Amino acid sequence: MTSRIELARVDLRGRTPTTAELRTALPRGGVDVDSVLHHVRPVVEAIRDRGVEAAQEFSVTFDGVAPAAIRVPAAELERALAELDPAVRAALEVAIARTRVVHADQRRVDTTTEVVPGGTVTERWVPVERVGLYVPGGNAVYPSSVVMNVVPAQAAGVESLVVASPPQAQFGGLPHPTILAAAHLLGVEEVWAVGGAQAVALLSYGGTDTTGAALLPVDMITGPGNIYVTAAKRLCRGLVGIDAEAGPTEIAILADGGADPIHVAADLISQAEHDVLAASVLVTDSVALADAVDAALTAQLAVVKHRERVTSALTGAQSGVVLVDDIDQGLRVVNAYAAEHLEIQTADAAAVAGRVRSAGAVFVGAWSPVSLGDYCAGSNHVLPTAGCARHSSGLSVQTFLRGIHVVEYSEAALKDVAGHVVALANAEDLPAHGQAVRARFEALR
Ligand code: HSO
Ligand code: ZN
Repeated sequence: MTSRIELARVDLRGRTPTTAELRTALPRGGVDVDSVLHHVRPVVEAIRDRGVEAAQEFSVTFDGVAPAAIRVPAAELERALAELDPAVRAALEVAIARTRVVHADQRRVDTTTEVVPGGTVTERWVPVERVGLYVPGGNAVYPSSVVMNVVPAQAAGVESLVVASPPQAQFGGLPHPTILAAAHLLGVEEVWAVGGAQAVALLSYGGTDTTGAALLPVDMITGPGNIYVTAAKRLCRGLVGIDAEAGPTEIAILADGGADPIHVAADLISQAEHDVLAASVLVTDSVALADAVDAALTAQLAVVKHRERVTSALTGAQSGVVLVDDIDQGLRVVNAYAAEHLEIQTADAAAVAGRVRSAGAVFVGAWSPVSLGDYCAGSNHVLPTAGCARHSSGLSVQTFLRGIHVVEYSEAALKDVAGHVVALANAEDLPAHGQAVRARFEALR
């Protein structure tokens, strides 16, 4: 038995809210990472001081198990792949192949700019050397996220890639077998059975286990995790680079009266399935569609597996319907909201999508649901949440590259601009800066 679902409605028709007002018209879910920092700091410090030994103690406390050797043996990776359901293996292979094709196209070429004759600046793109990918265990076992983190790093040319995932008592202290299988399929050979804040700290500081196997510190950590993992990333940031802090999943759908309410409802439910804090937001100029979507949600919820979680997400303050005058106003709303995922289900969807300024990813038309992008579109599913799409992008090859400016001037080219360097140095009261140029052209006495 399910009761009728009605998405909460925000009626913006006939109103002209400012962008700032629009941002708050749509509340979002969030987690208070600051509130757990004082729990996580001692964990990070213990790992810094005592390495693997401390990590093992935390694994016993938090995961209930700590394998003697925390480096997962190669034979276990092979076994996990051999025992993987063939349908899941085939699907992962398609996901990997498509994601690789898209990310291969993101590679950057070095550019050399001749600023003046004899004076060049080259921008060299250099991959991060060693990357740690955190993969959660527990309820959310997402092999697709292993694909989405590993593929761009490999395409960028990252040489050393390590996966860390919590030991699971039910699997004899190894990480979840699907995670091991996905890692092996992707060619990742180094996997460590360590999770939570202790995994982030161990990746950051490195350590050696009792068998003498060394976990070398990484330069960067990516991958989703719970609030403790996020807090540890915050504490280790600087020592290592981290990806953006991922908040609860969001889907916004901009739809007109021509959209199919069954598709719209299914897509809203699909992302609500992740988390009670997930946000599912419909923006439409059609009250008839909003009514039909409520009816379709009610019907579909009767057969949804994770009904309680989905219902909580859909009825939470972060989800709802925004009624707008027309698609132009709808575009202002979705641009202000900057959703992680934005579907355009309107007439002329491609043209409307072309006017989107802020979204993690845009899904155009009736046949491009978000769940396609979660797995098999070729796009990346690690995307900015919580409005961060206003200033940030999802994971890509670029995430794992650093651009290094290489400056090379000839004597004549330096001489030509020397006076300007000296003038600016003097203006900043840093005359030694100017002198470093002058010294090349005047004998220092
Ligand atoms: N929609 C999630 C990614 C995901 N979906 C993983 C299924 N598995 C955040 O973009
Ligand atoms: Zn998803």
